[in-house]
Amino acid sequence: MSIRRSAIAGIAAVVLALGVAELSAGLLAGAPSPLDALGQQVVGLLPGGILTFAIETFGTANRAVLTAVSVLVASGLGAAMGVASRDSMTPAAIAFLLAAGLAFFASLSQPGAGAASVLAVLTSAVVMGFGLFVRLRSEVMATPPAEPAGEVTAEAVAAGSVRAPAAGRSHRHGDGTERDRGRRSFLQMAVGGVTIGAVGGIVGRGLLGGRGGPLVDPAGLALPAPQRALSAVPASADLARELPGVAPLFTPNDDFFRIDTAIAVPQIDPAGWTMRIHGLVERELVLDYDELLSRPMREVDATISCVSNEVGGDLVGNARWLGVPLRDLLEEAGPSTGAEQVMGRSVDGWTGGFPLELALDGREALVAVAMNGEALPTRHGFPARLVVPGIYGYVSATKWLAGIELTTWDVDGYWVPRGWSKQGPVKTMARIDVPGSDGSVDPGETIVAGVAWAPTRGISRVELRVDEGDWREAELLDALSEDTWVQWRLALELPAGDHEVTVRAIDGEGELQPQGPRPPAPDGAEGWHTLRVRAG
Ligand SMILES: Nc1nc2c(c(=O)[nH]1)N[C@H]1C(S)=C(S)[C@@H](COP(=O)(O)O)O[C@H]1N2
Ligand SMILES: [Mo]
Repeated sequence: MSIRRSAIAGIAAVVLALGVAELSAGLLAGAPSPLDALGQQVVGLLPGGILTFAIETFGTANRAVLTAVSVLVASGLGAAMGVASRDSMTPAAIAFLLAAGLAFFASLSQPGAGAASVLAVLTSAVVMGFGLFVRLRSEVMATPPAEPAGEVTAEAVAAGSVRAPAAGRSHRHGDGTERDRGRRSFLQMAVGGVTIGAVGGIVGRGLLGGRGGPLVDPAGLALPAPQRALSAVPASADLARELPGVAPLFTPNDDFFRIDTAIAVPQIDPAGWTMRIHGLVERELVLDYDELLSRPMREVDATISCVSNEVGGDLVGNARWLGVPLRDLLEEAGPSTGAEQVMGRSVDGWTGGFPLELALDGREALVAVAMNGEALPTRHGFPARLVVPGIYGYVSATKWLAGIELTTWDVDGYWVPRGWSKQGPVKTMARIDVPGSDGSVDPGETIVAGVAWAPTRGISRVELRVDEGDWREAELLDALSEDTWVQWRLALELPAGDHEVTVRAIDGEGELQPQGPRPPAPDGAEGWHTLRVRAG
């Protein structure tokens, strides 16, 4: 069997297996995508720096990029398997079983996976993939070698050791037609396998992505009312109305930044969901969705930010959150002596932890079920997530909450062993939104505007400077609360030419925003946002 055709046979078999796996996972309830499940395991093993880089670089295209890389890697392995199996089927059989075994355990570690469904998915994939490989291999074996091994005699044909050449076609070699036909049927089968695999994979992933099943559309859920509703914010209070380009006071859910390690967003059926408050507590609490919704609810306006947000970056957003005060739940469960840390646990295994004091010091931490008047969108943690004002998302904002565990301080959340700081208070930050980053304006008076935030401390003052000029105080719009960003603006006189406009904030405690500059790792970027503006 030629090296090339062995490799092709291996690739075709692997692509078919992958496609069948994704398709059957898409069709069967309780079966996560094996590709996503394996990818998720790889993600968990990546060094923190590489993972952070990938999340920041590919953002929400993460899954597509990982899929493309996985298919390429799997094809490479398939080629190697094909070549290694030229003399014996054993390497291919071992490779298929090994891959299926890994995919089995990876799939079972995904939320909502059922062993029977996973087994069915992997069995169909192995049967189809390995089956194709066996067929392709026998096709090659049955094809006469390139040089005539001997004459095609009537006796040989009759004895079945050689196939009779097709009538009516002449070739240079006596067995040419036979060889061509063998090649053609090999190629047809290989191309057919790859095509079915590709189509199956695309359809399957479409089904997996749009899985309706028993799930509820979060947007259609009725929400409980808060005990004390916050007042509606009139549109006139939002600077974004006057000055498009400034971040709106409330970030629309569809525009809200998304950061997480989930390859496939966990799809949770609220009917079967519970969350547990456990660990170092006097009384373990288990709440289902209805029980959570029946608790006294609170509305909190809060800005949350990712620790990876660069100076001037947009990994930050503000929302009106609705949820159960974390403090109420923790007090009901009763922290035991020795409880030092609140560790949020997600259904996808992700964890984020912060000091217990922060849940009890009066800040409005929530087990949130809604944002901006709608049940949490799936991407943002449906059915429930944590929101803790004043600390970065990676140590607090657990989405797709499975539980809250009280632990000692020595337990580390997901990102801590991956190189990020154990504690993550949000640093004071100001950002220029207008003019935009192309920064071209007419000479003369120009409105510069943006947002500034220092959750739990609030913003007392925002200052701007043109080039090396004096600092001037910007006008602050009304703040929703100390936990949210505040919009600001200032009219600046910009003579024709190139300028640098710099902004800095002073928090509610009178503390000046650190000048930095420092990069996001390990505990949040520092720096005064500077925009180059060309007037003229
Ligand atoms: N389950 C889970 N929750 C998570 C994360 C995650 O990777 N998995 N990432 C955290 C980080 S780093 C941030 S910044 C916030 C972002 O929340 P958002 O995507 O709703 O904006 O979610 C936090 N909660
Ligand atoms: Mo983050």
